Amino acid sequence: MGAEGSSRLATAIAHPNIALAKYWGKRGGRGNYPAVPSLSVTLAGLATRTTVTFDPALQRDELVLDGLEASHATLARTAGLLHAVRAHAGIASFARVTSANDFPTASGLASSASGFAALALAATHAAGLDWSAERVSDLARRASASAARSLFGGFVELAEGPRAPSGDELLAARQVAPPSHIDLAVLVCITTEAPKSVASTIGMLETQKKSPYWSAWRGEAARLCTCIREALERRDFHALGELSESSALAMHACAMAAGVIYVSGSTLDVIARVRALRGEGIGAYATMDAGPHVKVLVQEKDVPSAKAKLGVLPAVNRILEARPGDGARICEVGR
Ligand code: 2P0
Repeated sequence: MGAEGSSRLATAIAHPNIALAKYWGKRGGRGNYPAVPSLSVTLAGLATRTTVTFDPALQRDELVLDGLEASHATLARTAGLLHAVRAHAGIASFARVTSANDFPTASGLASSASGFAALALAATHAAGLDWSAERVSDLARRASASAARSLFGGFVELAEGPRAPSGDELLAARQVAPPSHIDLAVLVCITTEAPKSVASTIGMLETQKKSPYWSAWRGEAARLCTCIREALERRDFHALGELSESSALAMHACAMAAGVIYVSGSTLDVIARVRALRGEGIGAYATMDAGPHVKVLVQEKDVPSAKAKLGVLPAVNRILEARPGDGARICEVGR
């Protein structure tokens, strides 16, 4: 069924996720397949809300992000996903996309993950496609691999891609445990309000091209992902935290050796304090993504003390509190 003749819209909500086992690196060729497996937690309380309207009156795809016309690069990535949806649905209309985050885009939380997850879900519904969550996750992955994980709630794994992908293989994320599976809170320690300097996609490609530790990271990433899944299965918070910190440090060490540096002096100050907290009997573990902010994993009982002790650091501007949450959902379909 197509959406020709009249406009048709859908609105979806998706939440950001934080990788405990990091994705960093891509298979070559078409389709944006990750070179390593990853495992993340989808966060409640922070959301992206996206409306897609296929409208025969439009001359091109349009994208408004947080009230502003999006950059050419972001629009191109969005249009790529919309083209795929149009091809599957057999429709020709361009689309108007409006998307808003209720968390600051410079918060170090991957807005591309929640953004492309919400876009994929809203676009397929607006086009009248009755797709499984797996198919929508695969579609989102093609735009941004971490977005594949935000389709699902709780703890979510995305396998590595095939060795030499043709581009046609379906690769979706899958839930490995529901949000309530383990006692976990995430304290997002924001170290700067400035946007990140190197986009993840570029940082990954640089790392693969130049890092002397690239093949070591590939092996370690797969090993850590398996260990993290096992720690999660046995609800071992401390093993989960230690392994997650190791994954982040290994990823950043590999990238840094290629000249791709996301951490700052503030990042290191927060990591040092997190490690000191462990000496004081608070189970706290650090993880960092493609930016200088530090996400601290703690148990619920330690949230007040960890927050108080991290909040006084000059390196920390402010702290957002997040907890495991649900996957993406449709909240409106109409004309
Ligand atoms: C992750 N990151 O697993 C890792 C850890 C950042 C550090 O996925 O090129 O926006 O669009 O597939 O998903 C951020 O990169 O990359 C990311 P693309 P994406 O969450």
